[in-house]
Amino acid sequence: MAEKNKEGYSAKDITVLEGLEAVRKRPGMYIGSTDKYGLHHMVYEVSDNSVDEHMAGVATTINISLNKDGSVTVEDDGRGMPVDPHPIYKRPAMEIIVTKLHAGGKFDNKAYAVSGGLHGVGISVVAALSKNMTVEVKKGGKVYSQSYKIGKPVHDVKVIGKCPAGVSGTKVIFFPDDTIFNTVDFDYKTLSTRFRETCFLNAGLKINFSDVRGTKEKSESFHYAGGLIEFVKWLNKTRKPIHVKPIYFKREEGSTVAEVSIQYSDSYNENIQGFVNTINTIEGGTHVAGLKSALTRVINDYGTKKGTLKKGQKLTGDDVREGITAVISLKLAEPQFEGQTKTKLGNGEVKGIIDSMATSALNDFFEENPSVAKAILIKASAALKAREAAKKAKDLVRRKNALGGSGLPGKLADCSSKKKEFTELYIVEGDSAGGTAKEGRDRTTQAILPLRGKVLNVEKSNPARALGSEQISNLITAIGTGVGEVFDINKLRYNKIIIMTDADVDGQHIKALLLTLFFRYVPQLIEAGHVFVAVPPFYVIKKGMKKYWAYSSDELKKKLETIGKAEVGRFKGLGEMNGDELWDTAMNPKSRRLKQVSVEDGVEADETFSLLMGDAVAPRRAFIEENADKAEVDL
Ligand code: 1YM
Repeated sequence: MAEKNKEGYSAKDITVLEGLEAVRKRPGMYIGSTDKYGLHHMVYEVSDNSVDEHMAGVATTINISLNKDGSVTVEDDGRGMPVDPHPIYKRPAMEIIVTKLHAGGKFDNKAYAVSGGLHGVGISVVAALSKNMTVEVKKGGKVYSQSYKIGKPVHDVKVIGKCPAGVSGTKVIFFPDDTIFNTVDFDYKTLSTRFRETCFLNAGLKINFSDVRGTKEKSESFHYAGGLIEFVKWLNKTRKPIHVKPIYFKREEGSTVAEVSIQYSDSYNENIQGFVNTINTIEGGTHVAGLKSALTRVINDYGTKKGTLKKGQKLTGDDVREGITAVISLKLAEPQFEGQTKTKLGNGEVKGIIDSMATSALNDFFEENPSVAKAILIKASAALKAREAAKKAKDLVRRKNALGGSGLPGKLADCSSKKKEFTELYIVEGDSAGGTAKEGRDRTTQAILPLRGKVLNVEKSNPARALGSEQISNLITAIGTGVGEVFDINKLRYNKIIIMTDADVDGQHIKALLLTLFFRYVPQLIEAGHVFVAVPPFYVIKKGMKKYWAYSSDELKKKLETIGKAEVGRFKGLGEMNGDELWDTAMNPKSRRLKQVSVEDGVEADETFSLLMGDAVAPRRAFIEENADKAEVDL
């Protein structure tokens, strides 16, 4: 590497790999997609540069705003992008950084910059996908500026003013190109959730975020001196912690740095959030696996040593994770991301590294904090007892009324095809709609499981009770995979699991209860894209003997124009239809509407479920008021 100047950077370090035309030709390859996801990644690509400056210890504050004209401003107080001339291109470095793909000393001088992450393509991709972009750099007493249109400079870098000595930083303003993205409407909550996470993961960093697009300005400021410790406390804000002081440790091995914080609550769910180079690894991976195996071993050893666990008694992983809220943040030089959404850490060596780091750190922590260790041990032992009691009860029931030959619930009307990739399970609200669905279905590929009455709220009941309830146990048996430690995706009996409920309040509630069950007990099915919600029509139009359906008021208008005015009614429920009609509207793969359930952000999803389905009333009300304008909660 060339000799560095006092900013630690030399223009020679910049390497140019490709042209920007490729970016506009295939934007999805560079920014992930051209929908809402990709649009928001435009902001992260820019703000990640600023976060890298904080990680390098040279920036404290990032100001981000969503502006009235549709543009976004990101400004930091770091060193300011280099402006010295590039030795080969003979152009100012900032121009090269913004206009050439993969131009950046970053790729060889930082072990794990954020921008080496999921897309990590850099600011040039944002420039190429923006109608207009302006970069301003404060450095060495001067303010430099250059503007770009779809990645091409509009003018040379110019000095537009002076700044006080010692002041430095970078400001980027960009207008996402609406001919590339199918939406350019930023979602405040999506961005603020991400910025809050960023600040939890980077202790001391301050992000001021404001949205001045609407009539009422929204703004939030994030700054957590306590980092991960404050993160778990925040995650537990609607739960009752069983120990005040969260567990915390930070260990390093070579360039790998692991930071972990854990706090147990009296709840029953497991909430482990993994991050690799500040990317939320929703699907987990080897870092999470390493932490889990250390926890199981250390808590078992501690329990045996203290005599809480009797000889031969062993806590399972599920036992020791009941009520856990944990964050593991890993900094890794070359992360490999796998899985459906590329959010699962694949690096094999990491499991052992984290396991041994966490084992020694947890042992130390338990020795030094016996009261915390005791509280956790009591909680895990209670889980073990409940599990053993439930097993006894289940064995008794099984012996009494031995299950049929198939071992499947009697209520399930199974499909005949054994080819899993074509099969579907419809979970239907109510016996009567269940009956109609059985008439309407394609019996080779579609199985029907009717649910009678409400499903238990698993957010509020322990696993033994939840899995012991008839509804839930039928459902889990029908799905085939099992839950928790015995979960096995290869045993999944259907490719699509489709929740079909009425569009009324009761139906919404049942849908929420089922989604809570899936999210807490078989999140792997959501991650792998197996869970769907059927969207029944909103309106029914009757003309003579014929019925037509519309799924939105827009569609209703259009349909009325073509069919002519007829009797229009609000579609009340699945029970209103006969088998053929249900087939047409909600079951025929050619004409039905399904929504795939997905989790974009594990932290936000946990917050949503714990708030909507948990115990705390006041925060729930606040959450509902805040989200009242959304007809449905995006998961
Ligand atoms: C609002 C966006 O881009 N800030 C920013 C970017 C850079 C630097 C500082 C920086 C980095 C380094 C040295 C270094 C970038 N530098 C490069 C390149 N904010 C924003 N602030 N000096 C300044 O990493 O060594 C790319 S981005 F190419 F110079 F490394």
